[in-house]
Amino acid sequence: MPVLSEVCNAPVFSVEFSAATAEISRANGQTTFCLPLPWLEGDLTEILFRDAQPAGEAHGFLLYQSGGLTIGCAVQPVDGNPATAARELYRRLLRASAGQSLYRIWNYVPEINARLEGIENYRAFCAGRSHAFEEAYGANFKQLLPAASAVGCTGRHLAVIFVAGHATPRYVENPEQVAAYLYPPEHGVRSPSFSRATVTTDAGRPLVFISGTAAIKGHATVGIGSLAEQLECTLDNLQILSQRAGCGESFAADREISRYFKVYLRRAADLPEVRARIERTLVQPGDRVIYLQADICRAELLVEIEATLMG
Ligand code: 3EB
Repeated sequence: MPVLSEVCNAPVFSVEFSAATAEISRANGQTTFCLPLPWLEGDLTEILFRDAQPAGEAHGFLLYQSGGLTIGCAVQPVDGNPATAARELYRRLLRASAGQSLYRIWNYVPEINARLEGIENYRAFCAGRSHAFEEAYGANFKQLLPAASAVGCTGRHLAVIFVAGHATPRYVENPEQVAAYLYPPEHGVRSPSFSRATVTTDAGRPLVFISGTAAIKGHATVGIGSLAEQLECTLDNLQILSQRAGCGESFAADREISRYFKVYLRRAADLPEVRARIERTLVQPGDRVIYLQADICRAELLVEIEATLMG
């Protein structure tokens, strides 16, 4: 029997990796969102909103409240075309978050680089997601897209987590990267639906979500075949985004702020090199960092890094 203090301190909503399949497990008033991508190093559990409390369900999403934020999570089976599954999941997500602004979405896409009838699963996912956004938000939907990440996982379910709130956030772009929602059709029939970062506040506290960031300049992949070059390009993009988000060159490292990073590696064997490099300039003691093995949305990308900053 756990003692009462342990029960009370345990977070109501957390995310775990290395699961066999994407699933939402609920026990003793706690929800664990279990994701099938291998954990490599760092925190075993991702807890971004330690004070989150249950806030019911809507459109198949389990909802949680943390201050003025709404956190929602759901899975969607993919039987057949991932575009159809993505469209359905995003229809539900956009209904569950209606009336609020989206701040951040984490997407986990099964077999993201595999192809079905010649179309890469990521591109099919992008098509379904984009149609759902256009349907819900109208022709100007590209101005309302939140920070996001989309990485691969195993299994047969799309899994998403969103964070939304009632403030009107500032969506940030990187002047050295074409906005993903304006990528030309050579990257897929419908462009990816996300902005590079979201800057907002909750209950007076600053909140910055930096999207999954990789070695892309303009809309081209940089450093194909070179982990070191991809890392430098990714860190450069992150630095630009930190500046643009009002966090200085190094993610508010000098301020009283909680910093969370996730690092996705296509090849687990790259962990030592990546870790050594990012610990040199990006990560500092006290930061929460999780390293995961994941396929990334372009087959030639080897690494992707995201950041969340909370005052
Ligand atoms: C990129 O910059 C790399 O489709 O939601 C990063 C963050 C990437 C989010 C998404 C994709 C997504 O295009 C990939």
